Amino acid sequence: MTESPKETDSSSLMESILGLLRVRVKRGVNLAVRDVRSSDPYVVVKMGKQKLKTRVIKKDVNPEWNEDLTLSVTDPSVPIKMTVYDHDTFTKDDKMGDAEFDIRPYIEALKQDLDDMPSGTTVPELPVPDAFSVLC
Ligand SMILES: [Ca+2]
Repeated sequence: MTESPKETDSSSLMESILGLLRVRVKRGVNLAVRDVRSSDPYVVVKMGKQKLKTRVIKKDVNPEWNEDLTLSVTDPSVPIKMTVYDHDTFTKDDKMGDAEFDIRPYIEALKQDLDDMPSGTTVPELPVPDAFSVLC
């Protein structure tokens, strides 16, 4: 008796992964104050259904996260959304700013330069809007 393998959501997702994208969240500069004098910022990176977070940095509007978040790229046309929140212990976290960017130009650049690009090469820093001020 033969059984055909079951199509599950996770296996079909695995098959459609084009590659892994590592987003380095470096730091924020002059972020919005959401508490009395400061904020406790962290960054949420979303792409489609994936959602990743950096750690919270307490009482600092110029935080340095230097964290790498790895996303699985299944569809290059899905933009990456980044949102900075102020962590609050007793109330809902306040939003401090957000940004959205398209990864297609970077994927195209990688494809074109793939032949003469040594491994470990990183693409240029992404142009994140000034209002957001998180460099990645
Ligand atoms: Ca807070």
